[in-house]
Amino acid sequence: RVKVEELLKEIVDVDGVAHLTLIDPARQMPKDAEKLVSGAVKAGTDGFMVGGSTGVGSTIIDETVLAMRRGIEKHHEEKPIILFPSGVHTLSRHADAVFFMSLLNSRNLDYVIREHIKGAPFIKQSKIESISMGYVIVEPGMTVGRVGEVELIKQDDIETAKGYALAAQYLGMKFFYLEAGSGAPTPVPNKMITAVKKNIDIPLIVGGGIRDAKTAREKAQAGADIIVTGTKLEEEKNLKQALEDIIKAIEE
Ligand code: 1GP
Repeated sequence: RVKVEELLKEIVDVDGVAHLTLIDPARQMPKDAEKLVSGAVKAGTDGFMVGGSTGVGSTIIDETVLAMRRGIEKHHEEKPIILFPSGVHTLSRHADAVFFMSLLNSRNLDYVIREHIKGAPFIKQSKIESISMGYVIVEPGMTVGRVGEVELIKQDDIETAKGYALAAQYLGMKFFYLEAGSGAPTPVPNKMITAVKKNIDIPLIVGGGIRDAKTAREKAQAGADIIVTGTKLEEEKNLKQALEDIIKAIEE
């Protein structure tokens, strides 16, 4: 079962760049998540990630995923819902896939491998697709940097970023994610994106602090294959309009 993985790679091949919308179940009630998802589908997003750094119960995760599904189906569309877990308690059998991700620059082994050992049997049992991903946090790191006990990659430390990316590829990971942290005032630098992209063959995901079309275009042109934006965009202006602008910009 490699359906979602293949779909993402196909979108990148055909469109050049894919866009994923991140829903944090801690930020809103499930019925509001449904509205956000519906707006993002209309805006043309390619799929959804669900997760966040602050803990909520598994019931909220399940209800949020089910609400997201309703928000997608309303438009008779098929957009994948991919878990973006911070630990074993944020898994849901209602998702299509899970980014089976290791926080490679964490000092806490729980986020590198131990939570995975606890979560793996659940993934096998629930039959959701598992997509291996290397995840690293770049300055400023924000909440995920703090909660994840991360040894942050400095914004100008391109060699370290390249090393992590290549190590992820050699470990057999299918995607590599450069994260500046949700709400980051400065996203992952363009130079770092370009250097990392040139050095690896697996798709490069970039997120954290990308909140307007100009920045999104820059990151795509620098070499990001998949751009992730959260829904704090909603505070900037109308979420659907903001997303439409971003998606249009990265597809140009
Ligand atoms: C967080 O990179 C994502 O994991 C999204 O960040 O909320 O800043 O868009 P934003």
